[in-house]
Amino acid sequence: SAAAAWWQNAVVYQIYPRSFADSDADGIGDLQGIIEHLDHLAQLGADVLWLSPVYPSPHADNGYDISDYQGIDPLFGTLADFDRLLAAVHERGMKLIMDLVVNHTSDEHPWFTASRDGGPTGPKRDWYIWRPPRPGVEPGTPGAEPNNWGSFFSGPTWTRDEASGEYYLHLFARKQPDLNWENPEVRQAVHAMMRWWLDRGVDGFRMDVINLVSKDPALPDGPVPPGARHGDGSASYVCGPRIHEFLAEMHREVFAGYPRRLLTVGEMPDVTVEEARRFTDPANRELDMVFQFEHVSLDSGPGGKFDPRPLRLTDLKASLGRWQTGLAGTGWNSLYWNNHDQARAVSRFGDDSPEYRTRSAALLATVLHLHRGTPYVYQGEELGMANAPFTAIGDFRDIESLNHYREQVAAGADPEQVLTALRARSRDNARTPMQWDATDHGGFTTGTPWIAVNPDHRTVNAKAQLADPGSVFHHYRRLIELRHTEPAVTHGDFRMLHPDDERIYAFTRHHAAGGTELLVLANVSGEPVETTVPDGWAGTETLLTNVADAAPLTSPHTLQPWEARIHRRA
Ligand code: ISL
Repeated sequence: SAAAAWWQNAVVYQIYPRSFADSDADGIGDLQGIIEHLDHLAQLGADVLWLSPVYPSPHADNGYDISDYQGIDPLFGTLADFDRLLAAVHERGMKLIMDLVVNHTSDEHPWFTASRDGGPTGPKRDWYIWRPPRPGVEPGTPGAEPNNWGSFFSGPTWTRDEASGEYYLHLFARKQPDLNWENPEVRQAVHAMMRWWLDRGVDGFRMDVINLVSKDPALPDGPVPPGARHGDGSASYVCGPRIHEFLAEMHREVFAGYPRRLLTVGEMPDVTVEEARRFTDPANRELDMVFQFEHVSLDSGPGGKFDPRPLRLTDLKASLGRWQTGLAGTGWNSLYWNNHDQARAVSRFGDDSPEYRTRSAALLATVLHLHRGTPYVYQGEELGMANAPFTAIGDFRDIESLNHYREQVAAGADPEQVLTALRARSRDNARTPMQWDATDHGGFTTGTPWIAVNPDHRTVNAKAQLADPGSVFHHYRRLIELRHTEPAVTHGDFRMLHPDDERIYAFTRHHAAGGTELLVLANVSGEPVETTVPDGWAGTETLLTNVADAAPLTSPHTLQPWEARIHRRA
């Protein structure tokens, strides 16, 4: 097998720049704010910073709608600020990866305006996906779209250009037209842009919805799920016909040209274990790892993410366990509970009440970080930041939430019920500003924040947690330190225990080469639970726990509410 890559025992910290730290009082985070807080990442022990998009953008989707791939939005700073940030990251021995958003651009990108304004025969027309209206339906009326697909952000995936009468495809918002990856000029332009950033010194890319870039050019109608307004086109674009070819080509044209080892991680909605193994098998030279979505979909009903239901621990273990087994030996997992698109883990999978907030946040971290793969920490997760107390629709900012609300209410839904779902699942839960201290606006800004700071910043903030050895922050720091010092965390084989237990999450990590084995035991409930302990583990060394008074391990053993512990034996 290939030599271990540096990112196998690394931990990645994600920054959503808009909500991290505002240095110029405009209420929006910026690059200088990040520079001023880099020591926070260093104190945590993070190895890599993943920066969500900072490129020029109309911000219809907070920067995931890019109008210039080779610049910095003035909201965030300048290219000179970016170079200073990159140097400051490297000075601390960390690496920096950029967000690569190339399934779509902004409709204000010059590529798109040229494609649109040049008309059907223009030289850049084929850089995007244009189609005439459906024959036999009055153009511009509902149903005249070239196919029946629904967008990720509500409504059809097609918008009509009045001048030519044709429609362009957008899997996301109408201000996010999809690039046509069938056109080799598009791919070459993307590769050139990637080389430009790598030549500037960045250490890799997180690739936005990269498994959606290859579409079946026939763009056939999709099945309409019961109760849905639009067809589901995913069979035509999730891991589409040429996706492996495109990623292997990108590897050849871009990554293979750099002697230093980069980090590439593909965000892949609906990817299967089998596909993920193929993407991440080093022999295929495609990607280092992927973000899969199975474990963050288990608590959704048939209506999708805004149809929340309780998570069954047995489902979570079956899913994560299958990914552990499925990528063992060949591929590599990305491990995450949180990012800028997900509700806060402590509120969603733990217990954010004052009694169990710290303990359940630390339990979730323990379980995740001890799986085999590279863990990702999303800003504020290391503080146990919780969902926001949104009251009215005016408190929300995210295009996905606002479109969903408008669509549902227009269709006759009860606004209060729609709000209840948004409170549980809106991406804005992840986007409230970082809580640095107990002062007004949490030390995020001295101006007016673009979205309200969670009022719990008076007690939950970085300053208080750095001073408290029992804090969520210090638990994350110890977990990261353990990964850096104990090879079994990175390399050990994973074996799930008690798969049918509704409250206990338990597994071992056996590292034959190091002669060590780890045992992780976690009580994912607010009640004490007695559990059996495998032979030979009673009395072994406790490496880390989230309770102050952890008793020596017995067999059987009673775990306190939300208790998690890691044991080691030789
Ligand atoms: O958040 C989601 C579920 O509600 C996903 O559908 C999400 O849109 C999907 O995971 C893709 O996310 C990425 O691409 C989007 C952008 O809005 C997200 O922020 C980004 O992470 C379009 O660029």
